[in-house]
Amino acid sequence: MGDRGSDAGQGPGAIERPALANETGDYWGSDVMALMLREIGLPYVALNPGASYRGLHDSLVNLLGNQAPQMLLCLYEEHAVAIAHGYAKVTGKPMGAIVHSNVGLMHATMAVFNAWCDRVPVVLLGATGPVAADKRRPWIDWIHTAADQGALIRNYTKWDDQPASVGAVPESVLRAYKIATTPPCGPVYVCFDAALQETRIGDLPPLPKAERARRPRSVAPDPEAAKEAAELLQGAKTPVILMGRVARSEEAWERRLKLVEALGAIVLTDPKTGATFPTAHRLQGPPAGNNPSPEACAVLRAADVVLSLDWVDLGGALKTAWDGKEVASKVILASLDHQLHNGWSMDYQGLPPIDLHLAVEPDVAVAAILPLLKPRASGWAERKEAAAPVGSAPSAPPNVITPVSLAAGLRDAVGSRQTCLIRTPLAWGGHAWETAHPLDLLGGDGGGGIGGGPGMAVGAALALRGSGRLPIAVLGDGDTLMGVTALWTAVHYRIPVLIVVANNNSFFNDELHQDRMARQRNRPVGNRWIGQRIADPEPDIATLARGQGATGFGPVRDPGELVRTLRSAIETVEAGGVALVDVRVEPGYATSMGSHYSRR
Ligand SMILES: Cc1ncc(C[n+]2csc(CCOP(=O)(O)OP(=O)(O)O)c2C)c(N)n1
Ligand SMILES: [Mg+2]
Repeated sequence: MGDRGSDAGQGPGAIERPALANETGDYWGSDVMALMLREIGLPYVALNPGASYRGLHDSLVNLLGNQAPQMLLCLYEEHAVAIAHGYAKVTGKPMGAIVHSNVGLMHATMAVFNAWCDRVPVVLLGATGPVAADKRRPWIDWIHTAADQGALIRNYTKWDDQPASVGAVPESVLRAYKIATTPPCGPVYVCFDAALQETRIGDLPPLPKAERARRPRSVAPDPEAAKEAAELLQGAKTPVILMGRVARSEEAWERRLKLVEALGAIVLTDPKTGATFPTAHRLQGPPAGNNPSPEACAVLRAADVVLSLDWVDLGGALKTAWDGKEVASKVILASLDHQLHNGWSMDYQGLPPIDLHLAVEPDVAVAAILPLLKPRASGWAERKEAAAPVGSAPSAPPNVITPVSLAAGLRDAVGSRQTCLIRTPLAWGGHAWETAHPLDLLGGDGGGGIGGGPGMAVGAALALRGSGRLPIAVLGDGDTLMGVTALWTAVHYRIPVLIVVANNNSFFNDELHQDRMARQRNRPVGNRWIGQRIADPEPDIATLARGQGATGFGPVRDPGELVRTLRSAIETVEAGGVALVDVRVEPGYATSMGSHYSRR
């Protein structure tokens, strides 16, 4: 075997694959670990290397031939997890991420939190120096051994384990897979003792099959509860459906559409959860945003029955709509999310008032309720058509690019292509991007952890590679600069992706917070930029992209140059490249409705 094969891409040029059957019966503990990762079907393991898992690394390369799973080398552990996160957002399936003992895991933590809050499956693998002290190398193995690494992330993972023998590894990996993929999904962590990895085991033990560790089948709601929900909805004059964390399949999309149309319900959608309902549909309501817009609140207040399909922060939305007063609407919730709530993170949000809780996956609830309904001609009798205004923006001078005109320019440059808008920046307006398919828009980062955008973009683009859909991520400059080295992985593995940076040279969201503080305290608002502006020098983000082998465009400041530049970037991506366009946007022209920027 050549000792310097290429690991780029998956083609036949990759490292030569050795025969799996090892005639000599000379296997190692980490061979069992690697074979189990293959058994659970992880297509990729995004990683940053470390001696704590050098045994596993060897098994992945020299036993499995770096295929199924294939390694994706990352320059930073946070990217490895963010890539797995982005991949799961498209496919609903987990890939692996492997991080070095304690220090690597420490780097990964924020991305794990994002994945947790976004309820996506990620199989995170790690290692510790030898648990048996007599096996530790001096110094480094002692630094890199911790008694309970899982404790670093236990509060925002579904499960973690550190198998204490090679024989315990298969069960641990199977359980990790099963738990990660059982809704509500989330990250899991398995830590492999370096000494176990490097134990010579001779013959391979018989290994269990993943097909007997599949997630449990979805359960249907109690028939009485489904009937009650159907009756409540059928009897409603002004039903509202909140599309939250729902499935991304076309089948589920169609079923939700049928439910909405059968009821004539108004739909609110949430940019955090991506495309869940066609924005152009006559029953689409106003954009909701992170804090529901006044228009969305008005719809909610007018609702006699609200059906929440696992809406993120239902309690907060109802509280805002009803201004803290008692919610008069009947509220039906379809969600399993309560199963994940713990005492550490308050990502469970405020406790909503619920009249009927169907403790099932939201799309399973839809499937159960739909056949019980009798279609009727119209829902909201007095409602006028087309209640889905595109967010309006304060008018900007013609010589600057604003988030709204960037969205328009991007739409123009994209034309009739099928796209997947992986991420939108904070200033993006509610319905600035029309969606008609579940993959048109993927939604937020879950945990509000800035820096995950580039990694998630690469992971989503990896999942979309070869699909014919153009992957586009519009990211803030702050988010991009924190995570920019994720682009190297995309370039190295030939993952086409378009990154558009809505660059306002600032952590602008927080300028607005300083603005608010200054006003409240009657202090100089003009100082709001201090400690926030990313200028003097302005980072040249296109050069940072170029420095990693991507094609960098910009900075684009002239509105007249925008569409032309975006078109060139799209050509680059369609030719298989990674393109980044640095677009200088004027802050302060976010749409008034549905923008992510906090209003308080
Ligand atoms: C890890 C992390 N650090 C800090 C923050 C606080 N924060 C929230 S939004 C934001 C600004 C992000 O800047 P950018 O991506 O450029 O978006 P902009 O607000 O400028 O549109 C910051 C710093 C955070 N959410 N996460
Ligand atoms: Mg910014």
